[in-house]
Amino acid sequence: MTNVAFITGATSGFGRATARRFASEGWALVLTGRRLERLEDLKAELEDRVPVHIAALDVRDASAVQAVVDELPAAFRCVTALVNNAGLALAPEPAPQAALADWHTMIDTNVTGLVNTTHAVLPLLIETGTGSSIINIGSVAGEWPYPGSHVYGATKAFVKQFSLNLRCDLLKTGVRVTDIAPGAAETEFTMVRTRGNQAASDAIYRNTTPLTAEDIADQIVYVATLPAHIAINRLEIMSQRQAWSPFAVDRD
Ligand code: NDP
Ligand code: 8X3
Repeated sequence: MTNVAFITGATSGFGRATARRFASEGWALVLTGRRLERLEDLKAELEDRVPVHIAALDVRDASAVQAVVDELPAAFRCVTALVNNAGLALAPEPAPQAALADWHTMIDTNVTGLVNTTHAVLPLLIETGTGSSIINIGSVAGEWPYPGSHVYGATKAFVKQFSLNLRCDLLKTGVRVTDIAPGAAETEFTMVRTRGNQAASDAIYRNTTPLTAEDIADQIVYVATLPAHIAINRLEIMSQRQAWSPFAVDRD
């Protein structure tokens, strides 16, 4: 039976690189994201090699997510890996200056969207059973605090704990759950975070060596293709050139 990967946020960054990487392993693909043109381009690129089904989808809309899952063609229903990747950071400024709407957008996407997709796809994963995986894209921001992370980091802490809790409830199903927690990686993420400020986005990656989308795609496919009895609960990955700072101390 062909393996099937269901990927959210496949139009850019980690999601798109993961689609390409799964295609090179011969997996069939369900590719979702809001930008239909990009999905069509990716389908055109990959469909010579593997079956590809695309669906324009905003993960914040629970009934739209359910409809995409309900309407999956038969050949794509035996989902082997759900990659909950769609997400974003907004409002890089400190909490007092952050807009409430940005906080809501992060919670709606990174928490509610991930929950919507998990709930809708879970019956298919359970049907597939042993060897199937839910791979949630968390972040180092879900583990480590830093200025300007406020709600973004908190959404990723949710992803971490939800992943661990799912492991408990899915123990008897054969479905594995992994929280992959990357550090800074060069994708369109920072253009979104800086609201399209190219200079500010470039500054984040200048004169260092960030992770790439392909680095994370490799880890996602590695986790999904491990022998069925191996469950990686959490995988935190940073560039060797990223680490922590000392505690901040307020002084008079
Ligand atoms: P990109 O901005 O390149 O990709 C984000 C993807 O999420 C896009 O495909 C976008 O598609 C999709 N997306 C955003 N909002 C929605 C929505 N409401 N519904 C459906 N899809 C949505 O960033 P990355 O690839 O870097 O980010 C992927 C994940 O990795 C995110 O969860 C992010 O938080 C996480 N992450 C990123 C890190 C980094 O440094 N880059 C580090 C750690 C974690 P579209 O706009 O077409 O809907
Ligand atoms: C984003 C990674 O290092 O910018 O999830 O917090 S970092």
